[in-house]
Amino acid sequence: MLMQIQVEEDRIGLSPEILRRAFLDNLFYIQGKPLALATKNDFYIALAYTVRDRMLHCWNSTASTYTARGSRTVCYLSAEFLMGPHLGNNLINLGIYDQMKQAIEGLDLDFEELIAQEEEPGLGNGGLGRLAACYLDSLATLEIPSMGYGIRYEFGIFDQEIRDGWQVEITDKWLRYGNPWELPRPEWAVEIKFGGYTEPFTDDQGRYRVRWIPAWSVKGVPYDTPILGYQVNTANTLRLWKAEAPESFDFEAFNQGNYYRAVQEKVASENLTKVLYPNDEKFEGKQLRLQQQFFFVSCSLQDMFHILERQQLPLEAFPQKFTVQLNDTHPAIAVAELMRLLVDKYLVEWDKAWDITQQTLAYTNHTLLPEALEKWALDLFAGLLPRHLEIIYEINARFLDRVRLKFVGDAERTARMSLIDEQGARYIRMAHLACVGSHAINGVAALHSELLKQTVLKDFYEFFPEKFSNKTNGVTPRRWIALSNPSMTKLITSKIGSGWIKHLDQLRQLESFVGDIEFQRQWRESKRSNKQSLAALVKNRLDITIDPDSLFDVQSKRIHEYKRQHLNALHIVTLYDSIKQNPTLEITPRTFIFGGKAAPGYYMAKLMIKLITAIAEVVNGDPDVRDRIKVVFIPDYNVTNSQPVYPAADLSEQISTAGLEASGTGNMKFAMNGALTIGTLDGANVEIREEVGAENFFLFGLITEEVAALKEQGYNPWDYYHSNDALKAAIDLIASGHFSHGDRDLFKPLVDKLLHHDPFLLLADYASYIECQTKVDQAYRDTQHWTRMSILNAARMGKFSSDRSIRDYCKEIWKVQPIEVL
Ligand code: B1H
Repeated sequence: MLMQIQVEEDRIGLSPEILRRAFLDNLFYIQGKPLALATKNDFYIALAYTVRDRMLHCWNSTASTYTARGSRTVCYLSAEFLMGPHLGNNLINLGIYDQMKQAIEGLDLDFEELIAQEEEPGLGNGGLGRLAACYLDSLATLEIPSMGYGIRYEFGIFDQEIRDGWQVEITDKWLRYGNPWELPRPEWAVEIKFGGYTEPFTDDQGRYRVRWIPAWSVKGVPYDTPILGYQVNTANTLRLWKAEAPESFDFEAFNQGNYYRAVQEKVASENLTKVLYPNDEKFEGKQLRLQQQFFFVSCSLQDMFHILERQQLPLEAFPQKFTVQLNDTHPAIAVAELMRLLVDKYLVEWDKAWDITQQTLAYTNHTLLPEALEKWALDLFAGLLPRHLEIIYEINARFLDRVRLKFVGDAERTARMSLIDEQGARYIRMAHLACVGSHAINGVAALHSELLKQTVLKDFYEFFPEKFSNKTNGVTPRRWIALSNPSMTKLITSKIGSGWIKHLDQLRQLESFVGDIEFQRQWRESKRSNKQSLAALVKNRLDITIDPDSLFDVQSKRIHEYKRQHLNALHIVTLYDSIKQNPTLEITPRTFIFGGKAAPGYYMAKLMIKLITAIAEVVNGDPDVRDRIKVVFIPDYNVTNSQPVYPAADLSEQISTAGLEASGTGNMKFAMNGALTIGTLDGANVEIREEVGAENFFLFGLITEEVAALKEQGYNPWDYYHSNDALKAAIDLIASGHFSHGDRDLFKPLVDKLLHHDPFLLLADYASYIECQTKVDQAYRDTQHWTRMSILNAARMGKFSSDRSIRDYCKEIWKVQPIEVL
């Protein structure tokens, strides 16, 4: 009989007194420090363990419940999980934020300062990785049995410093002071093989089979982090794999006396999960990246087979037990690896294995940008995964037979749909592999899902239309409102109770207060205090004074030409130029705030950062401007640094070229926090505008069809430059060296690209953008009306809770039900 473990109240109690006692106990017994000697980090670690203790009960109960119920499980496979700091979020989800604050402040410690000690796990680039994190929060909150599977990068996304206005990349040593949130599970390590060759053979039952003789292997060790839902007992798991040297290899080298080879082997193995590739939406066919992808996919699938075994379920039950979501094509090798495991290891016959694979997998596409589409050079792929290549050939042969049968004589279509690109050098098309191997394919916003069907996946849509659907992205209101914006949270809760944190649609109840003068005043006061806090941070970090009464106009996201931060810059230069022409010009005072990282190898994006900081230097230092405009570039934009930004924004810049931003999620975070959007009809902007009402949204720019038509007819940016004086003046001012100490060469590549190619149609959209910004300017002066619009934006954002997205996935793709943990 199993003995029930009796737990001390100090490990579970939630009152401030008990929390304080537990905190001191952890400080003493884990960090080994008395109060007087403890550093800030010691305090942070003790605090983290105090919170973790209270989560472990949920975690263990959840595991027991799932095991007892043999639950169907969602496995979310993602190369990125941009979790952000855990401590604050876990306090919110446990519902003990205020108690803990009291406990800590009772010791004369600064609670917020301790929370700020956490080095965030930056294991993602941007929207795609953060979406995975929001989805884990919603899955746990909705009590859905689920597991996040990914890579435990030793170095996450680089830290950004700005030196002389340029981005400088610093390695992100996030594990430096330890990670109290993870538990290594070496007992569940798995082996991952690479390279070598294959050979056919006949087994004892006379069956034709293939044997893979790999050249080398690594060990995958899981590190588990509990993911607690909001005010539920459910704590799911994020399982991240770290690569280590396989024991057997070490041992062999040791026996030969080759100690150095063993050490080298170890170093080489650990390189596999050393660093996150920092390219957002740009495919780079690097061998190590393919190793990473296969590594985490194989680890995760093998883990699922172990779970199946432990629960004594037959192989055929795999698709009932697990539903596996592929977060973009980064884990698409799962199609071939699941087939290999079933056919080669578990001896399932091909057709049966193919059924299982298709029933299990589903694929989300996150981008239409051609440069992001993953295609692996065939020889590189063959060198690393020879058996998988054979399997892909077999899948392809069978698939193309079906295509030929359905579209008789259409050889071009067959070539277009092939899993192998054979125009010149040969490549494996990972999106095609994902489409063929999955039962469901989705885009991440309504417009994006439509465009997928009309463009990159058109042939696949025509072949199996029933696989396609849309799942509009969402973000978690726990982190992006309750944690980031306590003043607005308090105000909303005082009016409509706290149910909205779990049921964001309830924010609609705020609409009945929209005309209430006192509520409007409180709303403004909350926004004003958030702006004040951001201003203090900016003063502190950058020594720039910004006025909380000016309009905070924010564009924060990865730096990319298609996102058009340089269009925003052109607006600033235009305003600056008109002030210089007319020094008494009356405009609404504005603070332009930027944040975002550029991929280290993306020269143009880095030059865009330099342009913004160069404009900032001139504008902020020009006495003629008299503080009517200020420009700030916040360095190192990450989850931690973004949290004070969304609540402080008045205006959210969502200005991508129509048709290019798959969804966007920052757009949702801003609007939820009462910012108005200036945006194109792109990604989820379309749906945000539908929800908040066209009258509460600043729309400008060409629509997708117009973009396509203009490009079709032959776009000439030069025409726009010559026919718009303000545009010409702005571009000329940049080209003249005005923002570069007279250097006319510095921004030449950027200016030339705009004038001669302008692939993202900045010049075509400039006039419409400037006109729209003038409307913003006027609207902000009508304080009461602006407040109304701000309230209505927040009140109507229910649709964009990731809880809604996850419910849609559960119902329409995963077919999975909640299981309550008692
Ligand atoms: C998005 C990526 C992405 N789409 C490749 N694609 C990467 C592609 O390291 N890589 O190789 C990394 C990231 N990221 C973003 O996904 C879209 O641009 C956003 O519009 C969308 O909101 C987000 C989440 O769906």
